[in-house]
Amino acid sequence: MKKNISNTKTNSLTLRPVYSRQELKSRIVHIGFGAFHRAHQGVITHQVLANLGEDWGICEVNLVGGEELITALREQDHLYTVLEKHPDHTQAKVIGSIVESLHPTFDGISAVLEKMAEPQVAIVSLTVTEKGYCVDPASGQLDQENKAIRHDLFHPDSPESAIGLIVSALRLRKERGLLPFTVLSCDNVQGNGHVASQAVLGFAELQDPGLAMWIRENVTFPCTMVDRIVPAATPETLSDIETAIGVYDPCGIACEPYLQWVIEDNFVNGRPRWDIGGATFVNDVVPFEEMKLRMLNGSHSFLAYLGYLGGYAHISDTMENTAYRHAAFNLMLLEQAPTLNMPTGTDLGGYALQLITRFINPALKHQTWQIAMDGSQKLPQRMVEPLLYHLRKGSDYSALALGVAGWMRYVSGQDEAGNTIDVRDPLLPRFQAIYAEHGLDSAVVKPLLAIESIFGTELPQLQLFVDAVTQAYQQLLEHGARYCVAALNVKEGD
Ligand code: NAI
Ligand code: CS2
Repeated sequence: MKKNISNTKTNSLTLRPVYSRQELKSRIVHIGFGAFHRAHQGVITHQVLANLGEDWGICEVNLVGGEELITALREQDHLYTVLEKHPDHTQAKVIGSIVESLHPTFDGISAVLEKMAEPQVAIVSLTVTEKGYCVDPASGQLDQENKAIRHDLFHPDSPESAIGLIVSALRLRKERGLLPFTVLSCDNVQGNGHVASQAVLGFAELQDPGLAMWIRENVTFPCTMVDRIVPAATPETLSDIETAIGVYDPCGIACEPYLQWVIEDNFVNGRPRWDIGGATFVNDVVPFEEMKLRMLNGSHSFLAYLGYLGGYAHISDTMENTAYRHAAFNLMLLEQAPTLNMPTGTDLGGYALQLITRFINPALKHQTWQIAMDGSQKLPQRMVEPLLYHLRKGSDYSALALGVAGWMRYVSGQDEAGNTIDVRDPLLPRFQAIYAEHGLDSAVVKPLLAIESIFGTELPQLQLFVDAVTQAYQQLLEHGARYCVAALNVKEGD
C-alpha cells in the first residue's frame, strides 16, 4: 500500500484530528476544492469539530479540473495538511473535516445532484472564483450569454455551471418535500451572497418561474467576508509539508497564519458553530467586505500588475522596495479607506499596517502572476467604486489610476523586457483584439475602458479619469513600473 497521511504515523501524533470522524455526515457540500477552501473553511470547521465534536462533515465537489487532487484526497481518507507559514517558523495541522468527495468526471453529475438532495445537507458553500458565478461583474446580473448557462438552461439533469447545479439540486429538494439548503458564497465578490442569489434566481426565473418563487421564499444566501492569503501550492510547498510531517501529502497547502471569516447569520437549515473555530457572525457583512476588497485586494491587484511589470515574482519581493511598500500603504489609507463606511471605532490605520505586515511575510511565496489573473472579474469590486467616489468628490486617485493603467499594460501580454506574459482572463480574446489593432500604445486606453462589464458606463465618460489613466499608461510605456510607483510617492508628498 502506498504510504500516505492516512496510513502512516506523521512526525507528531498530536497533528491528528482528535474527534471521531466516523460520526461526521456530509451536511455541507462544498463546490470548489481549491487552495483557499482547504486553508479556510476546512480548517475552521475542523476547529469546531475538535472543540464541540458535532457532526458537520464536508463533501467536496470540483466542477472544473481538480481530478488529480480529488483522487489523491480519496486515497488518503480525505485527510490533508495545512502548513501555516510564519516569517520565522511553520506549524502543521492535519485537517479531518472532509468526509467524502465527488467529481463529475468519475462519479457523474447526477451523483453530485443526488448528494446535494440528501436530507441531511444543510449548506452548499462555494469557492468557484469570481467567474464561477456567471454574472456580468459590473452589474452583478446573470450573464445569459455564458456558454455553461446556455447549456444548463436546457439540460437541468446535467448542469455544468455551479449556478445550474444549485438550481437543479434545489428543484429536487422541492419535489421531494425536503428543507432547502443555505447557499454560502465564500468568494472575493462584493455582496457575494447577493450576487449568488441574483445569479441563482435569474437562472431559475428563465428555467422555471415556479421554482424561482420557491427559492426566493425558502433559500437564503448570506454574504461573507473571507480572508486568508493562500498561494497556489508549488513543488516547494509540498516539499516543506513533507519535511514538517514526515510524509508526502499531495493535497497539502501552505498559508499565512492570519485568518478571518465574517458571516451574515442567516441560515435556513442550521449551521456549524463556526464562531468556535474563529469566525464572526454579524447582521451586516457589507462594510467588512468592502474594507477587505478595497484595502487588501485593491492593493494586492495594484502590487500584482505593477510588481509583475517591475520584475517582481512575489508580493513579498515588491514589499522589499520601499516605494512599492509606501505606495501600497498610501493606496490603502489615502485612496481606499476614505471610500468606506465602517462601524464607529474601526481602526483602518491599524488594519492597513497589519496588511503591510502580512504582505511582507517572506515565507509566503505569493506570486504576482497568480493575483494578476482574472483582472476583468476583480477590478470592478477592487477599484471601480472607489474611483467613482474620488471623481465625484474631486479628491486624489493617482494610485488607483496607475493601478488601472498597470492592469492595461499587463494585459498587453508583453512585459517591460519584451517577454511574453501568460495572461489568464475570460476576456483575453477581447484584450488581444484591442492590442492587435493599436499595438503597445496609449490608444488602447479608451477601448479597454469601454469594456462595460469591467468599468460600467459612468467612469469611461469622465474625461478627467480617461486623461489620468492615459497619462499613467504613457508614463508606464516611457519609464516603466518601478519609476511610476516611485513617482507616485513623490507626488503624494511621501
Ligand atoms: P484555486 O485555483 O486553487 O481553486 C479554484 C477553484 O474554483 C477550483 O476548485 C475550481 O474547480 C473552481 N472553479 C474555477 N472556475 C470555476 C467555474 N467556472 N465554475 C465552478 N468552479 C470553478 O483558487 P483558490 O485559491 O482556491 O481561490 C478560489 C477563490 O477563493 C478565489 O477566486 C477567491 O474568490 C477566493 N479567495 C481566495 C483566497 C486566496 O488567498 N487564495 C483568499 C480569499 C478568497
Ligand atoms: C488575491 C486574493 O488572488 C487574489 O486576487 O488578492 O486571493 C487574496 O490573497 C485573498 O483575498 C486574501 O484573503
